[in-house]
Amino acid sequence: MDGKEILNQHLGMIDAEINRAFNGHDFPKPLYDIMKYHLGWLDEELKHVDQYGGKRFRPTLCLLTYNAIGGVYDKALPAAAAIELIHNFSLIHDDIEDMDTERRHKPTVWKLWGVPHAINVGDGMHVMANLAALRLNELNVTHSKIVDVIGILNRTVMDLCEGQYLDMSFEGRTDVTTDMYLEMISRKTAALIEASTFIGAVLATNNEELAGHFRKFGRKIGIAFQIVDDIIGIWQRTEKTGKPTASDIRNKKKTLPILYAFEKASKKNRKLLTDTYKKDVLSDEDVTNILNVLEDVDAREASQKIASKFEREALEELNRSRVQNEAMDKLKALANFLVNRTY
Ligand code: GRG
Repeated sequence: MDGKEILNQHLGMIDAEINRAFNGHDFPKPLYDIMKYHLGWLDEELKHVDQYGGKRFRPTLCLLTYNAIGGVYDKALPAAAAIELIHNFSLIHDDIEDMDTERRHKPTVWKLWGVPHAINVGDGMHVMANLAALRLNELNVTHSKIVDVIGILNRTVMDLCEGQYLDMSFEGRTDVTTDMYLEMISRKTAALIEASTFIGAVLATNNEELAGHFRKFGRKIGIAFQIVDDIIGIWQRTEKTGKPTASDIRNKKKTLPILYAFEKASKKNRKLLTDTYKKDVLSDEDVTNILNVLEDVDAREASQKIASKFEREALEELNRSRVQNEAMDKLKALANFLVNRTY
């Protein structure tokens, strides 16, 4: 079974559980409907629609980890729903902070309903995540485990804030190193992926060493995932021209390939990069020049190599757990999908 099929297999049960979290929350209706718009269940007019709402890979990792250790799914579902709600609340806020007008090929929440509503909708979704996790109580999960899960979720949101702070503080700086970048993405992106596998493991076992392997697997695959995202952000080709979209270059994002180029470029090219990144708006010529510098230092191959190293280490952690079953095979296939995806 390939990664996409594995995601499709879990999507229905994840969305049903997220939907369950909305039970009893229906006034004022538009507040919850805007959340449902963001999740892909309603259209811009807040009418029912079935459209792409994201990959849902974090909750799938949580369920598969629980499944690999515990043999069944049932008791991880509320936590999996909580993780996806946290991911989506952070995206709503991220879109406001970046003033991004599109996500998942449709207008962002702030673009349609304005920034004040978007902040409120995002905050509401954050609270919904904790409420969703509390349904673990109905499934007779011990209170001590529920406290563990809520603790991991909330510490992870703090990691997201720290990562986001670091990311924003890198803007306008030209002295950011690849090590500083890895520290930043560990928090901004990998922390929630780590939480996904860790929570699945914590719910399934009291064996801390075993849970530790799944936790580290999540962290490492999370770092690889973000690096692949960086590669896509520069070299994904447009359908029309077949040329790299270079969207992260146009937005002057300090992603791994760019930082690598700052470190490895010749003196002349480093000056070109520094001067170009000082500009407010980049022209097409600036973008082409930067793409040429990236090619000159093999930034794409170097970034891919770093992602592959983290993927390898992630899989080693899974092997160290010594668990072998169908769910483990699916976890490995999903990891492979995450680092070889093109979207
Ligand atoms: C405001 C309290 C507070 C916290 C939020 C905005 C923020 C702090 C953190 C941002 C974290 C962020 C948006 C990280 C980006 C991670 C990333 C690559 C997201 C894309 O994930 P996919 O590919 O998206 O899983 P889909 O669309 O598939 O769900």
